[in-house]
Amino acid sequence: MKIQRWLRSTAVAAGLCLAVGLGNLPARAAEAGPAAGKRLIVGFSQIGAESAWRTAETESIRSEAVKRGVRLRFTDAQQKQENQIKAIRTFIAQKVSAIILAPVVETGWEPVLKEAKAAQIPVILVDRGVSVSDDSLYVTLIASDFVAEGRMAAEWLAKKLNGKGSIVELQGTVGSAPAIDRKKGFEQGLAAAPGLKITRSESGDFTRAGGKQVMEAFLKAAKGEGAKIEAVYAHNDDMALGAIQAIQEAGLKPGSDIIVVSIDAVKAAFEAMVAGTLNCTVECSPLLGPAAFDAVEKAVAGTPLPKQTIVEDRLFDQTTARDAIGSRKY
Ligand code: GYE
Repeated sequence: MKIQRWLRSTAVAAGLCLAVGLGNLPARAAEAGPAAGKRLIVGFSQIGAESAWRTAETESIRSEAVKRGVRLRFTDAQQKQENQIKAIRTFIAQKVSAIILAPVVETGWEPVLKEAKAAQIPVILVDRGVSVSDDSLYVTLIASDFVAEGRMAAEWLAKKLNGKGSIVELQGTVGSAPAIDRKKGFEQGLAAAPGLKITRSESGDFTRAGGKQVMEAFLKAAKGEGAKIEAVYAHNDDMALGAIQAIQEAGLKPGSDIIVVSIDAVKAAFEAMVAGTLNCTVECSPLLGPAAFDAVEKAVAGTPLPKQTIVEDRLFDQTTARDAIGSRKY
């Protein structure tokens, strides 16, 4: 279902359940702000702050919680699944109304999700999916279609390079849904262009520093072999921006000597496209706060939710970046 339509259809229901809740205020209601007394307490287990994308997602969730008078318990896992599992156990012990989880990797969630389910605390997954044998362990997933994003990037690049050339790939965090699916989608997109080859592929962990470091190693290795790199495909903008720096430091021109394609469409990517150093980025919206809290409110009210809501994404390149940059929200 398209996210806008979904948001509209849930707004009425969410409004209704808040209104019903207001009739029933306990004495300590006076202490707090909007919808006091029935304020939901929601735990949010965030992965970390590895990219501009993630900072924008955190901000979207935090500001939406404030707007709705939800008490948010925010935890930053510093990229570690064990920290996320600990945070979820703490949320369960605190008897929060619901949990929002952005899972760092796909696997290893069953035990803790079973604990949340046993405690009857709904879990809403945002931005990354999990791989579990029983999908009743979470209520819903709100995320982009990462396979489609990878495919869009490959199709754009195949056209740009006329179907021929050597590509190096900067992967996201190992084991994460976007790294797995963006690789898969990109490879699917390349299937129609057999002259295009991924010659090197490594993880830069979704960070600018990681992207720079891996790209430096790729450039050095290619130079040693006398091989040419025609393009870089980065699983996010931050790694692409790091790679751009590495390319410049190697005395080459990113955007023309080496074509650079990435995913996310953060502000800095638009600036790089306008400057001519980044060629293309596929949008992946981090503005998930409104949809996440619509889902929380529905789940708490016992209203059924779709298992997945796919966020729609677009592609931008140097021909469209200048017009779009002013209206970007992240
Ligand atoms: O693309 C990347 C981030 O999970 C979709 O995580 C998200 C990805 C995003 O760090 O920049």
